[in-house]
Parts: sequence; structure tokens; C-alpha cells
Amino acid sequence: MKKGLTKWFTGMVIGSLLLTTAGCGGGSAPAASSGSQTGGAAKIGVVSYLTGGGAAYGQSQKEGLELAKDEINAQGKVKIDLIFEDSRGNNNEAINAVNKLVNKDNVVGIIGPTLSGEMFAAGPIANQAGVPIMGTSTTAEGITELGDFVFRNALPESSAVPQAVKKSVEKYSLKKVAVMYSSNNDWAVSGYKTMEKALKDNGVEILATETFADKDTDFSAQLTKIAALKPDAVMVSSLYQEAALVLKKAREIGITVPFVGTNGFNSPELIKIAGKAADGAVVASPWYPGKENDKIKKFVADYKAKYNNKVPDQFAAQSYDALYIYASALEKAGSTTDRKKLRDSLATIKDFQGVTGKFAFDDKRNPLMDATVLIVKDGQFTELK
Ligand code: 1QQ
Repeated sequence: MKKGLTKWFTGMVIGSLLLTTAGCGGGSAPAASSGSQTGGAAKIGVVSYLTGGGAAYGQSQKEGLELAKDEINAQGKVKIDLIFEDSRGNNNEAINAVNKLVNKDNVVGIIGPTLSGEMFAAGPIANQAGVPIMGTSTTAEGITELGDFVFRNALPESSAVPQAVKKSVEKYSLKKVAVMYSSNNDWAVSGYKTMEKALKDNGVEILATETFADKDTDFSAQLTKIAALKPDAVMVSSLYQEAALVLKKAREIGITVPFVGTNGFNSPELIKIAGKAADGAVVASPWYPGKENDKIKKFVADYKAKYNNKVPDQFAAQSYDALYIYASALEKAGSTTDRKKLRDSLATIKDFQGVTGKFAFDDKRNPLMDATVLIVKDGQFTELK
């Protein structure tokens, strides 16, 4: 309650500062001059989790965006400058970053932040200033309800989790499971609620629900309890760092069943940290590089060439697509500086083809896209069939 109030208060203060300093709400960049596409490169701000415990998410996002930017600029239809801000996975840093991008850098639009919690904190500032902001990894419930300028091409948990649960129920005949989640992370809590609903919808009994906090490293108490209940699977909603340590400990104490996760599982870091213990981790994702598709093959090859043979993950792929979505909207808007025109143009994107597949915004600015249910097998994400 106290934390929530502080967050609300900070948001209000910054929100009113914004209103008085920028006189905004009209939706166009205060200091931007030209409204034509010849007005120069479009300045897009990026708020990303670039350092700290979840930095692998943000680094992948940065890499995907830079690759897309180079390609888009080489194609020459619209020029884009990216301004990166590191939010470190912290709500206040995300607020500061959005304020800077909106008021000082006069960006036409924003990509990010990485975490849903950061978007809940900082999204309203961009929205109030009339600056389009698009999450590429914000999967909690309620993101685009923040306002008409808030978009996401991240697949909501409410689309992803039911698919992962249904597939796992069919594949492993799940009847009873245990659930674990990080209770001080807005997104993880939302993911937990989505899991609970999906389990109910599939007639699966929840034997126990255990919580922990972001940055925790010892999960033995929760897992010992869970082991005694002999669940058919364990569901986990947390970022990769905690999820990997949960998996390690679980395997160590003899829990061999599948672990079904939310979006936090979608990083190769999960496998890097957990090692063999990650085998049996299940998650739904719109990104699966194993698909037979020329666009995906080219993206993977170009990414590997640019980044020292690294295979792009979901966070890189969704950010790569996000910048192309922006580029396409900027082109249609006919302006690199008009924020309102960009918002309206983004909202019309219906037939976009990206590396994560066919994409459209629904009328709530959420993505319509397909997901694949993946399982870690021999240290690799593969399709769960
Ligand atoms: C969110 C997420 C995280 C896993 C992003 C890194 O999905 O916060 O919405």
C-alpha cells in the first residue's frame, strides 16, 4: 500500500510538472519544427533494462533495435535516430528516462520500458504528454488501458499462458500442480493471476501457492514444501534470474516434473544459469527461430553476423519488429515529428509481417499474433508438440 501510494504520488508530481513545463496534451512535440518527412530523422527514445539483474532482456532489446535501425536507415524510406536510456529495471529510473525523452530530447515516440511495472509507472507520463509509447516485452494485464498513446507488440500473458497450460495439460496429463511467483514484481503477480485462471479453466487443482521476492536466491523452504506434495508440474511466474535458481534447487532436491513459466522464461539466460536443470521448462512465445521462414532465417543470420554469432532471443526479435512497426507507421504518417499523427498511424497497423510472424494491433492497441509453446530440451528451446 505504502509503495503503491509513493509510486502514485511520484507519478502525479512528475505528471503535473510535465503539464506546466511542456503545456502538453495536444500531442505534438513542443520544440519540433517541421511536420514533413523531410524534417530529418525521427527521434525514437528507448527505455530499457540495460544493466542489473535482468540486463540480458534489455541488451537483447538494444541489439534487435540497432540491427533494425541500420536496415531501415539503409533502405532510406524513413530515417531513425535511437536515444537509449537505461532504466535498470527500476520504476523511478523509467519515469526519469521517459521525462527526459519527452521533454528534453523531444522524441516522436518511445519504445519500452522492459518491465510491465516500469510501464505502469512511466507509461502515463508519455500518454499524458501525447507521446506514443510501445512496450516490446510488457506482458501484464492492463498495459494499454494506461491510455490511447500506449501500445505493445509483446504478447500478453493472457494469450500466452493459457496456451502453455493447455499444451502441458494435454502432454503431461496434469491434474495437480504447485504455483510459485515473485510477489513484489507487478508483472509476475499479474502472470500468477493469469496462470491461476488458466489452471482453473483446464480443471487443474492447485496444491500450493508459494511466493518469493525479486533478487531472492534461496528457494529451499518453498520447494521442500512443494516436493512433499508431489505435483504433476510446477508453475512459476518470475524473471529469469529467480526462475533459474528455482529450477536448480528443484532438480537438486529431486523435483523432476515440468516447470511451466511466464514471459520471464523466454531468455537463454534461464538455460545459461540453470544449466541441465532448465530441461523441462515450458513457455509460450511468439518467437521461435526454428521455423522454416526466409524472413526469420535472414534476421538470424544478420543478427549473428553483427553480434559475434549470438542467436537472437525473443526480446531481440520483438524489439526488431517493434522498430519496423514504428518505421512503417512513420512512413504512413508522413511526418517524423508529429506525435499525434504517429499514434494514429500506429493504431492502423493491421497487416504487418515481422520475424515474430503476422502482426496487427487490435482496437485496444494490443497485438494479435500467434505463439508457439516451447520446452527446453538438452539445453535448447524446442517446440513442445
Ligand atoms: C514484463 C515481462 C518481463 C518478463 C519482461 C522482461 O514480461 O515485465 O511484462
